[in-house]
Amino acid sequence: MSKPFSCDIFCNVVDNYGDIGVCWRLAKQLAHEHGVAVRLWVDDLGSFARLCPEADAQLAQQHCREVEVRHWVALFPEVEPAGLVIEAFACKLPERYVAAMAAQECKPVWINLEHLSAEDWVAGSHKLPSPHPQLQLTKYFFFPGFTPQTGGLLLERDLLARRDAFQGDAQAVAAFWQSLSIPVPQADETRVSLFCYENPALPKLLAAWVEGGVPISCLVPEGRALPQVAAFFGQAQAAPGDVFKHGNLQVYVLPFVEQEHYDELLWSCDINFVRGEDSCVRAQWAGKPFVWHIYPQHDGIHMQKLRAFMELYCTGLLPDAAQALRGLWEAWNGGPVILAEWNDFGVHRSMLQQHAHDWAQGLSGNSLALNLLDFFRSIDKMRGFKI
Ligand code: TRH
Repeated sequence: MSKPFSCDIFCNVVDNYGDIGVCWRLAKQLAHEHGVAVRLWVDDLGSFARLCPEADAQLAQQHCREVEVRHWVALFPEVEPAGLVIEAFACKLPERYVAAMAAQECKPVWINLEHLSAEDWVAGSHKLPSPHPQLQLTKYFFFPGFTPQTGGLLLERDLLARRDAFQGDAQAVAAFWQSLSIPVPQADETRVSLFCYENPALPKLLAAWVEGGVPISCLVPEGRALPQVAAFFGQAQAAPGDVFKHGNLQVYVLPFVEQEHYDELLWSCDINFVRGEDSCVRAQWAGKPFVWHIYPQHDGIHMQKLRAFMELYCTGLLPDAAQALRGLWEAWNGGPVILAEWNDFGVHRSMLQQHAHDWAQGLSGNSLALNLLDFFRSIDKMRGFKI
């Protein structure tokens, strides 16, 4: 007899919001668009509740947006494993759960969902099997990515249509700004969102905006960049609701917005500064020029990742515009200067805008959730699970 299709996603929050950001997005998409019974195991409910404020960080078990959310605790309960098991970013599954997987007559399809990278080697490692050394289980590597040879990117079925409808609806955009208590942009103003880690280039960029010839409004969600922003304006700290003005720069400090509304912020700004992994992908779907602060790794390996992405992203851009993008991104990720790079980026802004739009369109045929389900089906053909 066939079982209803179920999926367990395991998320170990290492730091920040990217681990749970990706898992929560995938969980919602599998549940909403594919009717999958998803159980999301997360070891840090506090981080989860930041993305999904309706969640109760004290509850061991709850349902949020059609997803069963479970607190992943050290003493793991006895549960029947799902048909599809996703360990995010090589987090180690509980031994008890692995033993239960091995004990199933029909072994679950076990996937390690890896980090996003544009590096060449990703295509060769995507879908590789890794047999368990003792048990009769095989884990498969699943790599998100930007080319058809990879697992693609998380993209909700209707996202680009919703984006276009929102961007084309002046009232919806005005209502969004009003919900944040921020005035609609002036005609000559450039509006940027700023989400980044601590960054030595940040005060230099703010200074460039103060002195620049164009009014800039900069929206900073609560988070790791705030102390630097506050210090730039001579304040000990900053909090949501604060507004700072100096020269041509006006900074609005926002509360950390619910994950779904973060898209609207990206859709509404002219340029988005993003970081990590998930916000970077969302900025790409926004179809706006963006600047990526890549997650820094101790061994400096992140610069290889950054350059691999720039290489791919700049394909098709005229050399001057590509140079402007590379210059600003390198400066933002540890380069020595930033004023000239910011100005150069501005010179090519309309071309970068068109490119960002086309890039999103070009990527949109490669959906990670669909690829994941296709892969599941191909492995599971003879097992009797139904999707
Ligand atoms: O938060 P991040 O830096 O996360 C990560 C983790 O550090 C992880 O360990 C590391 O491996 C990875 O980066 C590369 O950046 P990221 O990935 O962009 O995740 C942020 C999430 O927060 C994303 O889902 C968007 C969401 N978000 C909101 O929901 N509201 C907000 O206001 C903002 C600014 C972000």
